[in-house]
Amino acid sequence: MERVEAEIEGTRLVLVQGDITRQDVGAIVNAANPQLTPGGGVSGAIHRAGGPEVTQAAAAIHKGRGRLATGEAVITTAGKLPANWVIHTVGPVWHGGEEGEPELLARTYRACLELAVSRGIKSIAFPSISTGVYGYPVQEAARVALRAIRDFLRAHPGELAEVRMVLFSPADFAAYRRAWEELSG
Ligand code: AR6
Repeated sequence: MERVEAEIEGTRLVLVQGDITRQDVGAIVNAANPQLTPGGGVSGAIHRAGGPEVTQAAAAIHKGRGRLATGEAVITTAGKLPANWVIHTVGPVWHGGEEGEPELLARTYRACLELAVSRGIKSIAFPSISTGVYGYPVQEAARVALRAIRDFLRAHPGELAEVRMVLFSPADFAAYRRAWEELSG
């Protein structure tokens, strides 16, 4: 399986092609909808693999606080998943790039990283947020995501052991690898 590894201020950054529901990390991130219902895409897969415990916990949060705004993040049990926690977040819908999408996407990654650090979680795996149903072009999303992660890790040296980007398709993996080469080269 293709893989890229780098080190940023004491944290390992990993890009890997794979399935996020199989990742054995402290927390996996779910690209959720504002209602926190299972939906399709990676969210449907996470709810299916985690089981009713995850869906019920997400529903309870929605009942308590209402819709999740773009760029916010909440945390639930991971049910039957190998990870310990699921961090649910809502990325921006792509409207052409002139409606603050890059800043919203960066905020989405930061919110998840901040939540993980505040809970003492040491490793976190992200899917490619917003690049499926929400239509964000993957090459642009990869640049924003990796810059947001790098900047966060520089500001929080050594707080996380690993940040993993889990890309579902070879094309997505290639886009993230290219973005990382541009950013780090
Ligand atoms: N592991 C890793 N990545 C995956 C997996 C998986 N098992 N399955 C899909 N992906 P999307 P969004 C990739 O559409 O664009 C939902 O219905 C997928 O190939 O899941 O943020 C929610 O309920 C793509 O690259 O998320 C929302 O309504 C990436 O995950 C909406 O979709 C994100 O695609 C959110 O849209």
